[in-house]
This record gives sequence, C-alpha cells and structure tokens, in this order.
Amino acid sequence: MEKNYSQNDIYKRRVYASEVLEKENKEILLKGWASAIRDLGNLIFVILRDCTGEVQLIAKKDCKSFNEIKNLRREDVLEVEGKVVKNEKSPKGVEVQIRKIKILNKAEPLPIEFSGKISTDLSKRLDNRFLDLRNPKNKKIFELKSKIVNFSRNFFYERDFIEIHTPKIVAQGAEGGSELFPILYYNKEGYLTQSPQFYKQMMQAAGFEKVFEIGPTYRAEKSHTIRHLSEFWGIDSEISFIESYEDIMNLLENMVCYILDKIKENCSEIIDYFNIKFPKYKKPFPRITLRDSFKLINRNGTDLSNEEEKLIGEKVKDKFNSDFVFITQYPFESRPFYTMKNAKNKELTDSFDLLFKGMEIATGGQREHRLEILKEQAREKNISLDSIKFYLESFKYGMPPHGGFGFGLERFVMQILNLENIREAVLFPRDVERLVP
Ligand code: AMO
Repeated sequence: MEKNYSQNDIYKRRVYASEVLEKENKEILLKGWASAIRDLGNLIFVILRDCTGEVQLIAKKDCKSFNEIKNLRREDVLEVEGKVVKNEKSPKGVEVQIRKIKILNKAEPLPIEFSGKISTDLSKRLDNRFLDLRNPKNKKIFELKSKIVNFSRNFFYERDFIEIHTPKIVAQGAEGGSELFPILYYNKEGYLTQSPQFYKQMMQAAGFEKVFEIGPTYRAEKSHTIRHLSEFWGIDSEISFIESYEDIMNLLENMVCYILDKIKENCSEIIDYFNIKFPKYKKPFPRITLRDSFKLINRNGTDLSNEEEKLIGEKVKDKFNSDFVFITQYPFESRPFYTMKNAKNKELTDSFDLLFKGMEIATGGQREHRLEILKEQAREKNISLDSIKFYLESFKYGMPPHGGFGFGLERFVMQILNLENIREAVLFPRDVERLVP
C-alpha cells in the first residue's frame, strides 16, 4: 500500500524517495544521504537515500550548485530541490534534475564499506553498527522484526490476553543459577532477569488467567555460538485452567501460524528481497517425544545438542514436510523444577521444545501447581526453598492448573530470513565480548 507521508504537517514540503515516481514534471524537495556519487565531468549522478529507499539525482554543468555537488562526499546529508523528469535508464524510470542543493552536514571518510558490494566481517560491521544499518538489506531485518512483534501482540489482544510487564531486576533466577548476571542493588545482590517465569506464573495466582509479555531477558552465556545472546527478547505467555500441555502447544502453534500468515500477507516485499523460501507450516505441527526423536537419528540422550536438533529438523522436513516440530516429554533431569512431571512416568515431564528449521525457538509446558509437590521438586534440584519463598507463597491461596511458553524473538527472525548469525537480528548485540556500541 502506498503511504502518503506528506500528509504530516512537519514534512509538508518534503517528498520521500518512494514517492518520486508520482511526481513527474513537478518541482520537489528531497532530504537524505548521498549514498553514491558518479562524476562524469560535465554530468554528475548522485543516488540519494532516505528511509523509504533511493532515487537518482542528476546535475548538469549549468546547475547553480554544480561546484558544491562536485565536492560531495559519500553519506553527506543533503536537502535537494529539483524537477522530476522521465529517464528510462534510471532504476525508477524517473530522476531528479538538481536545481539547488544544501549540505546539511558533511560526512567524514567512511570506516567500513556497507553498501553490500564488498563483504565486511560481522564483527567490524557491529563495531560500526549505525553505518552497517544504512544498508537497506540490514535495515529490512528490523522492519520484519518490528512487524513480528506487532503481529504477535495483535494475536494476543484478539484473544483477550493482558500484556504484562514484570521486573527485570530480580532477586532470584528461574532457569538455573549459572547463567545469571549479578548486579549491585543498593546494598544487596540482585540479578538481571533470566525469564519472566516466576512472575507470569504468579499472575495465574493473581487470577489474570491469560497473560503475555514481550520483553528483554538476560543470560550470562559464556559460549560463543551463532545462536546465543547475552540479551535477547522473549515473547512469553502463561494461561490458567489448562487440561494438559497440549493446550500450550496449541496456543503456541496458533501464534506461530498467525505470525507467518500475517508476514505472507503483509511483508512479501521483505521476503522477496531476501530471496528465501517461505517456511513450510501447517497445523498441527508434528509432535514427537524426545525418545522417538533420538530414534530418528539413531542416538540417545536426555537433551538435544545443537547438532542433534539440526539432524532432527532435516528428518522431520523429509518425513512431514514441515519446518516446525514439537519435541515433547523431556526428562525431569533436564528441565527446571517448576515443570509438571508426567503422570504415567515420573522421570519424564509434560514439557516441549519447538524446533524451527532444526533450531529450538521456544520452550514450554505445564507447570506443577500443587505446592507440596513443587517444593519436593525444588528440593530434588537442590534449590533452597527460602530463596524462592515469594514465589512459593503464590501457590498457597488457590493456584489454578496452568502452563505457558517462552519464545525467542531473535531466533525466530534468524530462522525465517536464514541469517547466519543471531547477532544480525539484534541492533546492538550483547555477547561475551561485546558491551559497546
Ligand atoms: P528457555 O530457557 O528455553 O525457556 O528460553 C526460551 C526461549 O528463549 C530463547 N533463548 C535464547 N535466545 C537467544 N540467546 C539465548 N542465550 C537464549 N536462551 C534462550 C530460545 C528459547 O527456546 N521459562 C522458560 C520458558 C517457559 O517454559 O515458559 C525459558 O526461559 O528461543
């Protein structure tokens, strides 16, 4: 859909690059960056880039600003007045003949090449991230990420969920102690949140029944992998009165399919730009127990390694023609203490991971809502009951059966766009090495 940016009063006179085609034979005012300059002596071509795209400008010798244009450097910030004329040879079919140019700010020589013509090492790109993001392809990753957040939010709002905002500074981790970032909280030790887990469960004790949260999560991941960040965003949900963890898998696959349908409907331009195959998805996603998934690849274990997830992803694609698969019934030993044990086999749990193209993108399950059993399970994992007293309290006065999931936003973006490294799906990634920019 064409957008009429010019309706906005502040930008009354300004025309965006995407609108130039409609302005043939008109005098217009453009603003943006000089993304490329080609000086042919008596003729200079400038490609002007703004937030909507690029447009070709042309200056002939008789142009009043010709000398200024001759001295332009890449990425100078410009205000340009000129006339839109037809030119079949230009990328848009029209170009703007410059009448007057004003340099709003000069750019220094560029420290990295970000046009995409030459590949630049990711670490260098991230050091100069604000420049790297001027590459339209890199920017598109964030256009899609922003849409995905919006679609997921709409999914929950359409189903009368309440969006919650839980503390990010906490006294205790929910997912195991080793990955916590300690902080000095006045005269106490606090931590950055590892997951909204305890709080989204406590909202079930508060009687909210259907909640979701889209927020940052922190993990002190010491490993250097292409799929781990120290700070990532989770889409978390928790609901009450479930009958089994099947209800949670249904909720999650409905959310994923809703988001994918919306991307297909509204973001085809981004998908085309990346020249990728759209994921294969159909409800219900295949569900395989962890044990059976190991059988698929002739292996054994209590949890899946990254490599095993990948192999299972490939097998599932061949067998079910699906890019998604639920792996269910993880053993209690590889799940957090709050997970509901399986009624038939107490070694197993009513929990799952969702794999997308052979990578875990979400975890969830039913939670243990009976206080005495929950305490027992915490003891089994050597968790001091005193340290989680505030959480246990919420199970005393009427906690309904409940469950939920946590979904990794960056991993989802990475897998949809086939990005090689999760860092590409974060504006300013945080990892073991990186605290700036
Ligand atoms: P889990 O620890 O599996 O579960 O995290 C949920 C999802 O978050 C994503 N994720 C990560 N993404 C990037 N970098 C990381 N270091 C990272 N760690 C996790 C993954 C993962 O599937 N409380 C439970 C969820 C629940 O049961 O509701 C939890 O945090 O996509």
